[in-house]
Amino acid sequence: MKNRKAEQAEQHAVDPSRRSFLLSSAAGAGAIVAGIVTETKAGVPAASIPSITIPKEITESVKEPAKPGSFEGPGMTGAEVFATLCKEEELAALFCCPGNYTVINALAAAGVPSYGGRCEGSMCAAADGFSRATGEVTACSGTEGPGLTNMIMNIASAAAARTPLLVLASNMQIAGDDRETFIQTGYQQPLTTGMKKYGKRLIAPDRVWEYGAYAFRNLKSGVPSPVHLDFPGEVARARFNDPTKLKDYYAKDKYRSESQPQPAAKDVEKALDLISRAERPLLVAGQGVFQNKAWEALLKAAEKNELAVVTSGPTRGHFPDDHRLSGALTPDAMMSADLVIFVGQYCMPTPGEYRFNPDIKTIRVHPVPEDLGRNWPLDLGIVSSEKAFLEALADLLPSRKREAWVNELATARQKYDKMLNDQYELGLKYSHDTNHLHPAVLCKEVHDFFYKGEIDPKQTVMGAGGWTIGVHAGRWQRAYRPGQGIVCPYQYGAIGPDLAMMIGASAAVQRGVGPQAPYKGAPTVCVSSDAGIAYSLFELDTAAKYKIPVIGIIYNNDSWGMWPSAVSSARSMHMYLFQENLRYDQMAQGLGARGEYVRTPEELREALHRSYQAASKENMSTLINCQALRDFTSAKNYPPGVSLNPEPGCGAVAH
Ligand SMILES: Cc1ncc(C[n+]2csc(CCOP(=O)(O)OP(=O)(O)O)c2C)c(N)n1
Repeated sequence: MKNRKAEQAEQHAVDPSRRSFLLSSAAGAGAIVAGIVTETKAGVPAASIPSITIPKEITESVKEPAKPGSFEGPGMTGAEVFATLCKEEELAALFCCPGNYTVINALAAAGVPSYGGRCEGSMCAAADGFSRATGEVTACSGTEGPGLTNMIMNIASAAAARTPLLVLASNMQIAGDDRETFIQTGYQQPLTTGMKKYGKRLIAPDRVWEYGAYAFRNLKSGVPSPVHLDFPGEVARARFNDPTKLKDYYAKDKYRSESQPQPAAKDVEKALDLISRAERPLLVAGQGVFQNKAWEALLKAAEKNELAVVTSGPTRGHFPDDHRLSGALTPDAMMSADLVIFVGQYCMPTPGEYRFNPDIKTIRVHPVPEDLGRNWPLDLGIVSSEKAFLEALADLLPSRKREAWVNELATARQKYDKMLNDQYELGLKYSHDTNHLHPAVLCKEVHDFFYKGEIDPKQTVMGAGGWTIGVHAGRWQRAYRPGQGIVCPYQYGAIGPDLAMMIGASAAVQRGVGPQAPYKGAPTVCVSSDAGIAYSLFELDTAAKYKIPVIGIIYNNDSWGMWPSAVSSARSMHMYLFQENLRYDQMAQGLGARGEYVRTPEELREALHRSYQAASKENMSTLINCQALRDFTSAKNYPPGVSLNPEPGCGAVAH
């Protein structure tokens, strides 16, 4: 007869449900598990420890129908007026922590999909992630003072990524200004200077609609970036029975325009001429191409004239990595491109940051004129929406074959693939020698599981961050369709937002918003680091409560990966190191998610399988703790150590 432990193990193998998982982990030492009768030291039965459960108040309130405000009866609050505008503008989601109560309650009531989490900074990253996966406007919100200041790192990250993010916060009462009345008053707008496109402390209640219009004009036109509004109580709680009491109260077709800049005919002509004279043209498709939903025109133009394409920005996949014209995995071919066409590259590199020939000819297409010529000298600057320009190219470019260029791309791709596989083989040797997971091995296993196995390679949205693990994960992350890849540290380089950002992206997949529609409800993946997970681990509670299935894969090397900078500084090393063998998997269990602990490629493969089953069948999130060695970062002990990826292309983070 099988013993109880063996029975549980077997049940777990075939049914990785929450229940069987909890049972089997209870059988392990030290599990923080619920619903199991324990014994006190004296042998007296203790009361059973209750299970982690989602209370019915959560499930029921999520299902409540929308109940927007009305001018009838007691009228609308200022917050409800603002929420009505946000709903009309199709604000895609709100992520918040309690605070700014009147506004968040009004947004939820108006029918904006709303999520409440554990930390304002993480909720800000989640809103950013939802937008990165869809291109839509999202919002985050927190209380005055502490809530807003907690968001700062991730507002700055969203600004670097040009995310259309609406940052909301309450701000006590105008009546208390300059008096430090009660608590939490803060001068918010100066705090977000340099991180926003537009911001306003709303002080006139009758202008709440007007400023909502300001917000969406900025979020939905030109180059987006965060918009920050702070609401004193006098505005949020004002009452309106009569719409004529609101300034500029008219519908969105009157307060903003959907019209997009079209390229001038003479500029298109010049572009066609430069392209016709180029032998090896390369189009860099930035986030503007994604946000402007111009991927079909891009594919058509590229295929018609055999332009190579490399995507850039915080989202990947608006040109497929596996296309024969993709330059995503061909760093060696970049140097021989003789013409670059930047389209929607919102955050421009300086010439040395991209590995192009210094004599390369350059066209840049941008929706607003102010940025043309900044950082990078141009042969032709064109003011146009990305879509209008790419449609013009698709229409007007002649059909042309560029055999030599396409062959060069193929050779460069083979060379890059070989380099990746060599790194993997070496990593495998290191893994076997040490019985710890090398980052190249971890990333190759994840790659094979999600792109080379039974799962549709186009399905899984993946994001990655961290230092050692982040650069390896970038090399192995693929995107075969729009919105499939999220570059969590894009441009700002923050360690920490990754898991929260991917929970936001996952919420977008769960709802099937925009390009995620065909993959509605699929699990998503976040590869991150031990330093990084400390910033957003608690959002596993948020993922669990909304049944958002994320598989977090954490490279645990017991350190901030920058520890080599302490090697020659005797009194510094302690500042870079953590306790060894911390159990992030157990912490995840304590938050109502699954936890897995792995040290070998085989264990990782099995854990991925179980985690995927639990995510796809039961919407359960898992954190896989991959135990590594901090020395894998060192080029001296484990060559080649860690180095940044070439830009532009797969694994680029700066531009
Ligand atoms: C919030 C934040 N703090 C500090 C840094 C500076 N920094 C860049 S990489 C790095 C090491 C990060 O360690 P970890 O994410 O654990 O990377 P890994 O273990 O994969 O090397 C640090 C401290 C940063 N970019 N962001």
